[in-house]
Amino acid sequence: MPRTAFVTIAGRTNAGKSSLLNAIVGEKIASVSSKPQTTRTRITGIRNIGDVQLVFFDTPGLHKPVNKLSEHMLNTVRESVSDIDAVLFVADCTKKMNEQELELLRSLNASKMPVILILNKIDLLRSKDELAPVIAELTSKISFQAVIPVSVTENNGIDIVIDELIAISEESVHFFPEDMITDQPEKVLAAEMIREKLLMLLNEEVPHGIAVGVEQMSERDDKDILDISAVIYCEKESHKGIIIGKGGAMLKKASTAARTELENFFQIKVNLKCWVKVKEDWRNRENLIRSFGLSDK
Ligand SMILES: Nc1nc2c(ncn2[C@@H]2O[C@H](COP(=O)(O)OP(=O)(O)OP(=O)(O)O)[C@@H](O)[C@H]2O)c(=O)[nH]1
Ligand SMILES: [Mg+2]
Repeated sequence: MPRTAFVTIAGRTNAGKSSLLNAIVGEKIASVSSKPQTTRTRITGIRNIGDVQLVFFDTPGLHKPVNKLSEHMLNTVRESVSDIDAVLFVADCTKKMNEQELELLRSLNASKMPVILILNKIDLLRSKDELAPVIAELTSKISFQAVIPVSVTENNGIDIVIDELIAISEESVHFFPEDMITDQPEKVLAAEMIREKLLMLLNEEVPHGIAVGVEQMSERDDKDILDISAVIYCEKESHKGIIIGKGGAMLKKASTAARTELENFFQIKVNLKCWVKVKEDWRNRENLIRSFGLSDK
């Protein structure tokens, strides 16, 4: 009989949720960066193991809301933690849990949702002994189905997470075809890869004010080339200058890095063209948030 588990990955921004999703799925389907608030929408990832289909929802990280986009992101988290089989709550084991994390955990406990605590980034600890007091303190306040220390970047502990989820899966038909790893449309995946490179390369307030839209994506009839044209939206004229860089250097660097990743992912030569446009204060404008596909409604 086929078995299925639906699992939401939640936790503080930058804890390593998207990194965990990619590690489990085995392909990079979610953008990862050292900057907070990388993930903006709910991203579905699928992993099949024998008769079991695990369906994951990666969510935006918990953070203090600063604009309308943030509010949509936090609503997405709230909506993603019901009607599922378990929550993988990812925490950075080197940081003390904050009130926002504890509040979500308490509400999950109150709704009897099974929570598996993933204590990530154990590679940053000097000694594993440092974990014992952290676990003791947390488990005195919150009840967890399991507590699993992992290091996603060192691929340590991921199989234990998968085994735990296989154990909670229930008899049910599979909802996705066996060869599907995400429900993100190719244009969205491509746009996210470009945005991730900009997040990596840019500093301060510029990267958070960026949205990327892929306007065209098509394979040429006569050659094995994928043409992609994308628009990079930013909030201010001065940001546009920073994104383009001196003599176009920054934009070239970002698009070259994105092209390499796109070619690896789609296994085809890519011709990528990027334009930069200004949309003043778009993160507070509902119609623009919606047009960028970032609204939870
Ligand atoms: N040292 C270390 N760094 C990690 C580990 N897992 C993830 N990271 C890093 O942590 C940063 C954040 O990772 P993400 O996967 O983007 O985190 P996230 O929780 O999805 O963040 P948001 O989408 O902003 O909520 C990146 O720089 C990752 O490379 C780990 O096991 N060890
Ligand atoms: Mg993320």
